[in-house]
Amino acid sequence: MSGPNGRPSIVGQNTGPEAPYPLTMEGKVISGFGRGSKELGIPTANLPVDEKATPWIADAKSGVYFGYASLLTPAATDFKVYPMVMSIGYNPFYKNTVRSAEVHILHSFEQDFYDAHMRLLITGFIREEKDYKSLEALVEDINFDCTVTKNSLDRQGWRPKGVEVVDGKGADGDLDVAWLVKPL
Ligand code: ADP
Ligand code: RBF
Ligand code: MG
Repeated sequence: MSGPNGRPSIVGQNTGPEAPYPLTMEGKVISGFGRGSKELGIPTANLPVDEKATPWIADAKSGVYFGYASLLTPAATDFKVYPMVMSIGYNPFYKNTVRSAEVHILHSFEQDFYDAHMRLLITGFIREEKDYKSLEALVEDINFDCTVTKNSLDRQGWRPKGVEVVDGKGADGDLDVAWLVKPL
C-alpha cells in the first residue's frame, strides 16, 4: 500500500520504536501562526521550542514525527492520551524564520485547549519537511501522514501498555507510556 508520490503507508519495525526514540517534549499549548489550520481540518496545537527544556530538539531534523500526546485540561484531573502527528521545522510552504513544533491530535475535540499542559512521546519519524506548489498538495501529504500514523501505531509494539488511548482499542500493547500520565 502507498500514498502520494509512492509514500509507504506504514513506518518502523513491527517490534516498536528504535533508538533514539521515544523522545519526549512537554509544555503549555500556545497560539500558533493563526493561519487557519483549523479551517483546513488540521488544527495544530503549538508548543514553545525551548532548547533548554528539550535539548534533543536542537539537533533534530526538520520534518514530520508521530507518537502519542497527553493533555491535562482544566476540566480534567488526569492526563488523557491520544495518537498524534506533528511537524518540527520552518514550514517552507510559509517560509517561517523561527522553528515551530505543532501537533495534530487524531481526535475530534468539542473545545479548544489553549494553555493546557501537553506532553509528547515521539515514537518515530515519517518524512522530511517539504515545500509545496499548492496548499492542496500540502494538505494531501498531511492527511496521508495521519494515515501512516494510525497504521504504524496499530501494532502490538506501538500500543500502550496499561494505559487507555482515547478512541483506542485497549491497553494491551508493549509500549511504556507511563511518563505521559504521570501527575504534574
Ligand atoms: P493556532 O495558529 O493558534 O495554532 P490552529 O488553527 O492551529 O491555531 O488551532 C489550534 C488549536 O485548536 C489548538 O491549540 C487546540 O486548542 C485546538 N484543537 C482542537 N482540536 C485539535 C486537534 N485535534 N489537534 C490539535 N489542536 C486542536
Ligand atoms: N509545512 C510545510 O511547509 N511543509 C511540510 O512538509 C509540512 N508538513 C506538516 C506535517 C504535519 C503532520 C503537520 C501537522 C504540519 C505540517 N506542516 C508542513 C505545517 C503546516 O504548514 C501548518 O500546519 C499550516 O498551518 C497548515 O495550514
Ligand atoms: Mg497551530
